[in-house]
Amino acid sequence: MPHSPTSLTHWGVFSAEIVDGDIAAVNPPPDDADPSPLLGNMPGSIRHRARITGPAVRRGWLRDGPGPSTERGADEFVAVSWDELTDLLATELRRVVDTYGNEAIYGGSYGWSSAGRFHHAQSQVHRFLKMLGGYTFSRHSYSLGATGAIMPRVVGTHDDLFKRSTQWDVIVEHTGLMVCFGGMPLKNTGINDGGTSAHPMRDALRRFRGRGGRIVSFSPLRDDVDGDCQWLALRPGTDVAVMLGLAYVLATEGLADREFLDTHCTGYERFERYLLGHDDGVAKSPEWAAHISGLSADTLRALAHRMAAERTIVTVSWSLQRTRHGEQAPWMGVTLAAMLGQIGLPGGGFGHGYGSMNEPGLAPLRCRLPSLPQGPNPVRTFIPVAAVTDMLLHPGEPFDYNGLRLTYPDIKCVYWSGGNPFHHHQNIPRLRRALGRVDTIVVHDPYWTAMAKHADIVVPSTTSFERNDFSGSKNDPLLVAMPQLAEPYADSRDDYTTFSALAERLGFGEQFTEGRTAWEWLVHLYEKWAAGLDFAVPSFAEFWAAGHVELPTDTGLTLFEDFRADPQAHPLGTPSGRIEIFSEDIDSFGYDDCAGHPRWYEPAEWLGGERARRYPLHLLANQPASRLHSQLDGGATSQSSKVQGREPVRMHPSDAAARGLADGDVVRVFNDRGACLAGVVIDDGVLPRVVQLATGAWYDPADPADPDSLCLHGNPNVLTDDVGTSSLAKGCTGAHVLVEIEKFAGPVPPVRAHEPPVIRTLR
Ligand SMILES: Nc1nc2c(c(=O)[nH]1)N[C@H]1C(S)=C(S)[C@@H](COP(=O)(O)OP(=O)(O)OC[C@H]3O[C@@H](n4cnc5c(=O)[nH]c(N)nc54)[C@H](O)[C@@H]3O)O[C@H]1N2
Ligand SMILES: Nc1nc2c(c(=O)[nH]1)N[C@H]1C(S)=C(S)[C@@H](COP(=O)(O)OP(=O)(O)OC[C@H]3O[C@@H](n4cnc5c(=O)[nH]c(N)nc54)[C@H](O)[C@@H]3O)O[C@H]1N2
Ligand SMILES: [Mo]
Repeated sequence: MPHSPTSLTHWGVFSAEIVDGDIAAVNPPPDDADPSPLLGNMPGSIRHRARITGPAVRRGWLRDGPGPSTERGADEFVAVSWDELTDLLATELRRVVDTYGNEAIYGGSYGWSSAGRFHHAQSQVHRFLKMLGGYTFSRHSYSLGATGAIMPRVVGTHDDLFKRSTQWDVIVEHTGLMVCFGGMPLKNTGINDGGTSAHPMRDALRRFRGRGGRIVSFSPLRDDVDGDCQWLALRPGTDVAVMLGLAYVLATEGLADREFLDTHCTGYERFERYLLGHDDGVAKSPEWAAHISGLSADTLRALAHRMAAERTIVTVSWSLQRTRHGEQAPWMGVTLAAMLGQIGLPGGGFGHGYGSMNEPGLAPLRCRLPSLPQGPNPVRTFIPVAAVTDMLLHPGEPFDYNGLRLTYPDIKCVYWSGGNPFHHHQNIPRLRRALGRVDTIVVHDPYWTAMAKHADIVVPSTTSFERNDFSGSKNDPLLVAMPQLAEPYADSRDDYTTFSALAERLGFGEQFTEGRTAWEWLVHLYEKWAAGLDFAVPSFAEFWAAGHVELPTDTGLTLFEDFRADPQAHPLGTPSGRIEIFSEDIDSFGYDDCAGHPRWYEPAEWLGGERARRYPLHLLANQPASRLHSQLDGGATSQSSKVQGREPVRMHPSDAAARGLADGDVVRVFNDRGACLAGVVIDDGVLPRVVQLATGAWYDPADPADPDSLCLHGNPNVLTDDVGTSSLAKGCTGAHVLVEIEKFAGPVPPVRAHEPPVIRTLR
């Protein structure tokens, strides 16, 4: 069997065996200590039946022309030639721009696509749309929507929290106690945006424990920390109350570091008034926190004492900010760490996202990576990324965002490449109605995802295995060559080729391509990058032959070390230059859902509220252990996790017994927004009244014509609420939703999510 040279995905370096134009087997490199199980999804992915074989246009769109339609997602497609597709697309983009202006194109196009610096789907589509005259864009991410708005105001940065986080080697050597809100699940650390060459966390935890380090895991799930830890199974959504309870002990027992708070922070006194109950008459005591979280007050008090006595790092997982009022958990996490006074000390302080991604704890590159220049966007209109449905449903309406008063544009054309809104967005029934309102939806994807099935113009992309590229990431020492492993499948094309032809037709071909082939771009991007470095790297030819180049990294980092040592010389990027426990700016916005200091807000979707009477189970819609989001859901690792073909829903034995459910049963998971099927896995490592259903099962409506249809496969986003974190960030809140579960009566229908739609060759 022919062996490919080494290549890269978001989940790691690999080499593949190629047979008949497809991946037959994948091997990790010998020096990856903990390769990702996601490699197992790759065999068979190039010729999978869900691949889009050629350009296609929705029948109703061809028949009636552009316009709102309720047929999207239920209609048939017509196969067209690349020439026809290019003509139709160019004519439609021209029409929209000439009639409504460039603002009427939504090109936010969120999504992870594939690793690769040149063929990066977002870079390609954004470069193209900018040269077309611009588009309405999006800010922030589904990953870190709340963090992206709040943390720059609190610690003056968002990126550096991860990129320059306290490194594993420092934690192993110095930390006594890791207090982890949201646990530290290894399952998530297989992944890094852009790729990763090594997975050191499992080994770091082994060394940490070997030195006597201890872990406290606040999580509704036992397996959010692998191996020995103190598991404190709190009610989901109550972490901020618990942090306040711990802070109360520090404040009232003389354990808070007043000097650090005076010299490095602002606004602690304002916050303390709230903490002690001087503002609202409610002391945020451990007893108060225990009542909300379901934990014991004594446990919290004892933990606070331990935290003050030891070198402690407080970590907050990203999941905690993907909920209503998600701004509060990272803000309160920093506040708690500031009260301990250990921010900037080796192995102490604050961390955000250990166990969320491979990046935190890894050494950052000392240089940037090569990247495709995109140029400026002439259109200034934007939305916070998770407001996409709101935007489509409420054109012309004003909304609050991060101190600004913005207006939703009137979108006529949605242009998507490299992401899957039917994976990432909340309340799919509402999303489907919103998608019905625009004139035209364009989707580039290698696969017939639900988003492609809802498109009017479907553009078949290659996968990263079918083209030459290179990739790397901010916290990884290797830039890795990604040589083409197979010929482009059927009539698919690289997004670059599609955009080049389209730009040519629209009159800016030369500007888009700069006269380069894809291969010439790789050489050019590498050489331009190499020329700007202050150290020498091999020539492009040498790099390509070797398969990678190793780049220098900064080792031994502790987050905010310089700031701690000298806050005058190294101020934070906040208005005060300090940690803002109270933010005058946020306070001045006057939001009723995000005050000037961190505080506890009761969420709508939690077990302590009114809604839990109707929907008594708290569903965690977390990241899947068996794939990256919806990618390669048809692959072996993902498929082997399914139960009767459905996504597994984990639940406590007592909740299963109360509903007469056994392991392996198919159930209906529902609330007033929607319903999906799932397969029961009984697990006493799940807190009672909590259930867990990962994202990423491809949306599979029983009746494609009905936006409210039951999803037969187990996509939790038919259930989640499409409401922003707060007026500050309007971030994604998909992590939590209340549901009820019942046994599914009757014969279990087949899953058709990975079947292509009907495609006619004649009109
Ligand atoms: N309920 C709930 N919802 C969530 C989350 C949650 O925790 N709970 N998590 C959120 C988070 S953190 C994220 S990041 C999002 C992820 O949401 P997405 O990033 O949208 O999900 P992916 O499945 O990675 O979608 C990537 C798509 O790009 C396609 N693709 C791959 N390579 C190429 C290429 O070269 N060209 C083109 N054109 N397409 C390509 C893939 O086939 C796939 O369809 O989901 C969010 N949604
Ligand atoms: N295998 C795999 N890894 C991935 C991804 C993937 O799709 N697959 N996606 C990647 C991406 S894009 C991102 S942004 C990151 C996301 O990283 P995270 O958002 O941190 O990941 P999640 O798995 O959603 O959540 C982590 C854990 O938080 C716990 N949790 C949920 N709610 C609460 C709560 O209210 N309180 C407490 N204490 N714990 C809670 C859940 O039990 C869950 O297992 O993951 C990355 N890693
Ligand atoms: Mo993410």
